[in-house]
Amino acid sequence: MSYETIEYSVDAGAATLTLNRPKALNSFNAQMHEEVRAAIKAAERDENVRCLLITGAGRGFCAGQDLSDRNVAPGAEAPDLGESIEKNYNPLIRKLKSLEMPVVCAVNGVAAGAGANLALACDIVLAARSASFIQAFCKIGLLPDSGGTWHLPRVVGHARAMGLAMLGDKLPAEQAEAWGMIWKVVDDEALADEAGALARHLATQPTKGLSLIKRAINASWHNDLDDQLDLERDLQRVAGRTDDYREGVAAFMDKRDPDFQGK
Ligand code: T3D
Repeated sequence: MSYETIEYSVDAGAATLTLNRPKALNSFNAQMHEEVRAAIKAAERDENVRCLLITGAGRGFCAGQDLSDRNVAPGAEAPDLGESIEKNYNPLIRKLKSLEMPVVCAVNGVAAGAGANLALACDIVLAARSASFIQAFCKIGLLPDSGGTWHLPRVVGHARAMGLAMLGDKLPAEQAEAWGMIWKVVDDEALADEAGALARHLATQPTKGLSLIKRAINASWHNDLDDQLDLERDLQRVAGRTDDYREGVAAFMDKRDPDFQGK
């Protein structure tokens, strides 16, 4: 498939999806939603792909919804934002959270609105030192969507979530790292290389095991300890039956590097 609003490529088991509407800071329009969906589906169906990396082209990562599609004339009917979220944003967030491979996000510049919350839905987030996160919704009378009201209080706590959501201030990447909102800040010029290397590394790891880690840690937010212990037992049973577990133990015993096949 050829794409106009994104770029998609695969290298050494790592698929890279680059949001590519730089003139509008890679904000989402209907076409970009469609192409992002198609690219993720392609990654999911390609058994050689074992990690997904999401980043943006140009100086921004993603400025959320393209507001030029929402600029209605006075008196005209309001757009149904619930429908837009149901059709586009929610399926995207659900897909990333359930994708059975690690999802790395390289936030190359400003991440605003749904763009900020898209990053928070990824498993490992790197950000350029000059990048920032803005819960811009309050500035236009909306509330954080795309999982923002779920992720924010969990990753930064209630007080900071409220401040970010109600003030819409720019949170610099270094502050986001200090608050535990993202994994790591990287110098701007090193971001693409470091994110690519991380994605290629993850693509050599026990993919099924990593997807079970993702499932367990995500489930922990709504489980009590008893439920979580049961879940760990059940998922470990699954992990213990993978070829990669067998290979990991054999490699340890042979004192060699494991050769995981993601199976
Ligand atoms: O509607 C639904 O379906 C419901 C779902 C909603 C999800 C949402 O994401 S709602 C929130 C939408 N996003 C925003 O409110 C953010 C709007 N953008 C900004 O606040 C600022 O652009 C930034 C803080 C992100 C960056 O500021 P700055 O000063 O670095 O850049 P800029 O000059 O504002 O933007 C550069 C260009 O990108 C500019 O175009 P121009 O003047 O050069 O032709 C600007 O209009 C364009 N741009 C930036 N964000 C958007 C956008 N164009 C359309 N939609 C945008 N969201």
